[in-house]
Amino acid sequence: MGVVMKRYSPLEIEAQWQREWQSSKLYEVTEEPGKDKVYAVAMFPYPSGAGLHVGHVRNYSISDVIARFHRQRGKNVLSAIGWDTFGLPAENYAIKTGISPVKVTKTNIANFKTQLSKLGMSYDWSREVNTSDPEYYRWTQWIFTKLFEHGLAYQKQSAQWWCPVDKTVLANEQVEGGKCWRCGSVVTRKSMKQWFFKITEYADALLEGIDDLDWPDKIRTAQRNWIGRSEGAEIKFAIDGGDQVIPVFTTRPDTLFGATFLVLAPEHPQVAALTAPDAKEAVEAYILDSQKKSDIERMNESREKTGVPTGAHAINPATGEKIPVWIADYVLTGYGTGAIMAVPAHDGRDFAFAEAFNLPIKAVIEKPTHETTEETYAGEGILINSGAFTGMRTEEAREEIVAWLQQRQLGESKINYRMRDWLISRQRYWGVPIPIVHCEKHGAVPVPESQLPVVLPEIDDYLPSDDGRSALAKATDWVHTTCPTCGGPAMRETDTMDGYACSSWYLLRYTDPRNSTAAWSENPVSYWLPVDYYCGGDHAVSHLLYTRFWSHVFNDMGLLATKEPIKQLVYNGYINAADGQKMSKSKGNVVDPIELVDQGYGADALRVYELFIGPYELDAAWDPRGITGTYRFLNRVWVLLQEYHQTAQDGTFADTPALQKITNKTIRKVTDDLDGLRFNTAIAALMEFVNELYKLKLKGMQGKEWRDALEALLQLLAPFAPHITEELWSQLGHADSIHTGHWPVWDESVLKTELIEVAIQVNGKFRGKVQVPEGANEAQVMEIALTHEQVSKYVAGASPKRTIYVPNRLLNIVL
Ligand code: ANZ
Repeated sequence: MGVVMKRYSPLEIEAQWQREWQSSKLYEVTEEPGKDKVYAVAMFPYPSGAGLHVGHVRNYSISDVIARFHRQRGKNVLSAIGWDTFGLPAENYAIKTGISPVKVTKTNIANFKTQLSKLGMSYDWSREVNTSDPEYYRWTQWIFTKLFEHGLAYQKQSAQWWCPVDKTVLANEQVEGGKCWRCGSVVTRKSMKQWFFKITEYADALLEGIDDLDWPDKIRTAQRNWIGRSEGAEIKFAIDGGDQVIPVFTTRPDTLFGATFLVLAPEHPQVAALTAPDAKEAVEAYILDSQKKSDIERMNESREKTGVPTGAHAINPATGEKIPVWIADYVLTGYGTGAIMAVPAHDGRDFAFAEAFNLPIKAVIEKPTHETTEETYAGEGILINSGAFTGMRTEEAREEIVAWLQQRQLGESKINYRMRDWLISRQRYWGVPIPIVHCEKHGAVPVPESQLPVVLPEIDDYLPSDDGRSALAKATDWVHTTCPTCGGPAMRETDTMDGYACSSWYLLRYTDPRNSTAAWSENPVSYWLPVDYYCGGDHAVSHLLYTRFWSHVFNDMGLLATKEPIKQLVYNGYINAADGQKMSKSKGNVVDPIELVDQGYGADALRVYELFIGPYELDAAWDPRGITGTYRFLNRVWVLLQEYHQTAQDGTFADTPALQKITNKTIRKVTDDLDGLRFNTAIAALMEFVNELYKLKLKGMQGKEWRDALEALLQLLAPFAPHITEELWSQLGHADSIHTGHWPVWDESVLKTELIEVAIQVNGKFRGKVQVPEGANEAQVMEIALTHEQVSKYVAGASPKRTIYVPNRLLNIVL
């Protein structure tokens, strides 16, 4: 109507709407009992100096689309962001430059915030948390003291993985292929007094909990394997000529008669005592040598077996035979009892060892006749050469032999876990101080709640000391304190907590972030928990397992109603460079998302591209032209709306049935796809919808029907492209935001009118045709088919063995 057509200028409208959303607090929420809630968040970032990368954007776009979809559907939606700020990079930077990690962290957070705000994420910013803020870590410390009170935090001298470059102890999860997860140096062993959380006490609970989680199978399996429960037995082997006893853990007590030697881990505490004088030199040399190897290396099945005899012999409790005792590094010290009974006839590793050192091999299970190739038979079967148990099946013999041993106090059934307690001590400055005071009289005393937080002191020299203690040890004023129990002189603990402690409870803190008298209170946390969608592409075991562990503990302490904190885990794939390689600074193939936004493509085009790139759960390769395509698509939407404003709008649309059909079809498709998290196909459907609208536009653009279609388009697109849709929605004259409470519903009757014919076969023979709604599923077609006279005659009440269904064409019922 004579108005000059506005151009699509993302930079202008995006900044404007971001300001508007912020000032109207559009995404801030409170608990509304009686209203359905959805809690959807992405794993919070470590704000590195490098800023956001495209992988972050994919992850945050996923959680934002989910949040916006449910918000538009009228749900009370919580989405928030925070900063996981403790850790090595900031500290190493401080060591290099002398700049305080507090300062660096502040700068990095500010940068991340600016960048994230440009992406139009619908966070409730009033809930922002920062794990290195004393107001936050005060409660991390409080949780530590609760665990301590309940016997779930304890100190123990132990050999730990030690990174000689970072000068810190590492958790098992932080050792990857025998190397430090951060700096890649080969790790060694070091014995120190360390703090642990007793996660092993929750092994069974954490294992059982996995069954009901709506999480990807690969993550559930990874957690099961990490916990690694094995059922078996512990069997005692007496050392010949003396009173030493070596217990071994085995999952196959049924093979006891075939145990022809024992193998101890080189670190086994009894090695020195049982080694014969003439074997001493060789044994000690071997022990030294094996210290240099990582567990991964040692467990490598294909590696040539190495080992040395101790000169000692043990008695096989079943046969009474004397069998030699060896040490070998394929037996690990941290697993089971650190000693095994070797059954070379039925265990591959033992077989290789026996072959290499010419040790006896004795079969005790009859090899099934079809098993001819394998040298060892590790399966089930019938026992041979097994005294009174000969002829018994292995499954039964397992129980019988353990019962027999138990009667003689030579063994008992035993469940073993691969998982160890969670080592949380870090000899580093930049972490949460462990709230413990060491008093000569009272030992380790937790700092009382009223004295929390134990604030990390400002220091000048961040370098850890070579004795393995953190730089905190040098802050003597801070270290010297008084005992909370007796007031006498005492020393503060100088270890800080593993960063995973901070991230194990932030999902609870989001629900009550400004609480200054408790970590959280019951109302908000029981309203929002569990998290409905937790989006991330990392930490398959560590963070997710620890978060589950703490929730189970809080639940047992009566602090939390839910055991499992995360209902659905949305585990996204990585974005790689165009050639499929990992993006990395050193390869120079990193794409800066904010640069793309600022170039003029805008956040909407970037978001749409990152979700259009492929199914979210798969890795994807970055296509530099991709964002041009999604920008063009959004521009087409823009132009379509501008053209509408420029035409006469009264009257009716010329081809209402066609318009309504495509509109309703798209609404159904996008709704279904978003429910199933199929973001890419939802976007494809929206692109198709726009193409159809461009074709239909040739028949005119007036009427309520046309406007309805355009509004539906904007509403469906809004979760993906929140700025352009908000702008166009407002240009249509709406005073409210498109993002609250607007989700279109489709009219099934419009879609149902479209009937098509499907051929029905019974046992491959054509028996008739039925009319069904287009796109009907198999069950619907079957139901209609059975009302067909000919079909029902041949089926005659029989239940089909299987069916073959070709949608919209054919159903074959096989009886
Ligand atoms: C005798 C035997 C006979 C075994 C047989 C297996 C097959 P999972 O399932 O992982 O629990 N084992 C025990 N402790 C070990 C250690 N510290 N280092 C290396 N290996 C160890 O495996 C348990 C089995 O792994 C145990 O059962 C033991 O070998 C070995 F036909 O004992 B078995």
